Amino acid sequence: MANERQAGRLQRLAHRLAWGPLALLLLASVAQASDLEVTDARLSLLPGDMPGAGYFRLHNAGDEPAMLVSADSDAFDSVEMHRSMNEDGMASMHAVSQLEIAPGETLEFAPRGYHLMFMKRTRPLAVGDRVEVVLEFDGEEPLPVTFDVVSPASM
Ligand SMILES: [Cu+2]
Repeated sequence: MANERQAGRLQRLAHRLAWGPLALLLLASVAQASDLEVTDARLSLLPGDMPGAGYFRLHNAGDEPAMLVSADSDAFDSVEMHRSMNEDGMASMHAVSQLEIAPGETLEFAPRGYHLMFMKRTRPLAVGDRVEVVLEFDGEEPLPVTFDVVSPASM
């Protein structure tokens, strides 16, 4: 009889906790996003309507790999992830669809390597401005990052 009573109590508890899994999921994703730290975020601005380049360091302090899949900013029509290459003395770049950051690793976006390509500004920008960029991850909360607008000469 004690078991039956216990089962009934568990059932009522389960009913009351129907929203439990969702709440846990939300908590888990928030905790994961806070494991990702961005430092040294800067946006190198070229004259006219030439694309800007975004550089930063992204550290994964969590226990799970993180997958960076895209970036977005209201200040630009589109933002792409690129990688610069140097083949046979010819500089080129190509789009990157996703980048994994292993636990404890730091991924560096830097000149002559990975960079964000900011296309078509939606408003005038000047050196010294700040631009809000959202980094999007697979299965995690988006991460808002403030980029300092800098001159390409400072790179
Ligand atoms: Cu590029």
